[in-house]
Amino acid sequence: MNEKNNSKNINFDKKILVMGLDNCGKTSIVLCLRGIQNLMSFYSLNPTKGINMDRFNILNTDITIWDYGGQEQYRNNHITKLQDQINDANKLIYVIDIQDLKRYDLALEYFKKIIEIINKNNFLLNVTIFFHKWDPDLRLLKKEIKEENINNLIKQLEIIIPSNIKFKMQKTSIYTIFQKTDI
Ligand SMILES: Nc1nc2c(ncn2[C@@H]2O[C@H](COP(=O)(O)OP(=O)(O)O)[C@@H](O)[C@H]2O)c(=O)[nH]1
Ligand SMILES: [Mg+2]
Repeated sequence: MNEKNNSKNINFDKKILVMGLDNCGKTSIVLCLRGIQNLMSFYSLNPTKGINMDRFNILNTDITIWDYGGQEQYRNNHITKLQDQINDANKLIYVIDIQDLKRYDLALEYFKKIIEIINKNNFLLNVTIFFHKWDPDLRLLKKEIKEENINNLIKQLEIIIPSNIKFKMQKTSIYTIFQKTDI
């Protein structure tokens, strides 16, 4: 083991899990966090198989990101193994594709399973929900996304999350260099 890997340094690492349904934008978000700005990288993404781990440095902190493939074939397996993977995580980013109205319920169902594991084990980690693909002019371009859909989604999320778990909700988009706005 070399110097860099001693336990002192490892204590400063942050582990972030990124979860959500397939195609909601998880891998694109990881690319944004890594500072990748070449748009072609976003167009050539294939669905993530299993879990993709990535380690990089942001503001002097080593970050390990676990990008969970969101396809149906992987989701049950992730839930079964999550307890052991989330226990030392610092943060969970749960991504919901705001443009995928038809799958809000499925996204909530998956999130509920994750929250149950966190709650049952009293894991202390930050939970942030990204309302992703909230592109500029979203409301103009996607008229079917109404205020009441979003409000209802927020309400459902608040019901799922017990009061002892700290959470945040943010609108995000890969356009306009990864916009983040508090809800
Ligand atoms: N409109 C829009 N599309 C996005 C955004 N983020 C990702 N995408 C697209 O959504 C698709 C799925 O993205 P990907 O990162 O592979 O999703 P993953 O399956 O959750 O990892 C790709 O075609 C991306 O270009 C966003 O903020 N807005
Ligand atoms: Mg992916």
